[in-house]
Amino acid sequence: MAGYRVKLTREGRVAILSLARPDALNAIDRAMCDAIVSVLDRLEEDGDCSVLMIAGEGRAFCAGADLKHMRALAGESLRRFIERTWIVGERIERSPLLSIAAVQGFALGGGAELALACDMRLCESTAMFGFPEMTLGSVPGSGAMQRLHRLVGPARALELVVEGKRMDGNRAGEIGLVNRVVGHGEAFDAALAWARDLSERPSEAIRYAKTCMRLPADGAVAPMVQGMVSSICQSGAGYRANAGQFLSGKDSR
Ligand code: DAK
Repeated sequence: MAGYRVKLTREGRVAILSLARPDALNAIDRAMCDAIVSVLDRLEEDGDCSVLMIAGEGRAFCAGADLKHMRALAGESLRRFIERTWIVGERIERSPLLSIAAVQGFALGGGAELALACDMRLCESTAMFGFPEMTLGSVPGSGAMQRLHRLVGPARALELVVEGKRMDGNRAGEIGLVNRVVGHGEAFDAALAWARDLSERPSEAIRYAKTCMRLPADGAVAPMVQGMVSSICQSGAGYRANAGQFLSGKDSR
């Protein structure tokens, strides 16, 4: 299901969005941006999935922005394309769905930025991450400058961007760029097992957790919103049943 640039399959409450341009190592062009956004629209409208897994078909997660497509753009058309890549990242980040990038092979430039827009990342030890933009004479423009430092700290983020060197999946795990590292050929199955497990959590609580994580800790807003969120979650039947079970176990001791 979905457009010619991506495929969408569902496994229970897990949606699997596969970048489906393996001949171009899943390079991102305008059509792929539009396809991802329309999948998100549909999933959010349906509301029957709580976890989104993003994977790449073939031997790459994604080799970045489609350099052939970008070569034909300039001025306003280039700006519109870059804005579209931003919208993709923001839609993933703000989505009520919990997102997991399953990275195998290359995740370069815009491909690494796509993985960064996901809530969590799992990769193979042999995956290859990198931000080559500066070696091409530019800077990452689709969210890495804003997201990378939150994961690896500002000094290391700047080093990765300025040096533009590639790193393998093991190194990405060591510096906190990814949550989990698995063996070669294992990313898809491992990410799916993880996604299935997480999809059993209540989807409203997942949505609140994502939102609360983005609240600034200072000021009065965070404690107030947290209080409201906890009170909504804890008034639900699921929470009351689980907490009741725990407490009756204590009482019977
Ligand atoms: N775009 C288009 N096609 C690509 C591609 C890409 N990024 N990467 C690979 N392909 C295509 C190749 O052209 C080739 O197609 P055919 O020639 O067979 O038709 C096919 O995928 C297989 O690639 P290779 O033959 O090159 O495969 P190799 O194993 O030899 O090499 C590689 C794999 C990943 C090392 C190599 O393909 C490569 O270096 N690719 C380019 C990686 C890259 O530099 N990506 C772009 C990163 S920069 C901006 C905002 C955002 C961006 C830029 C500006 N502004 C705010 C201004 C985003 C920038 C980026 O993403």
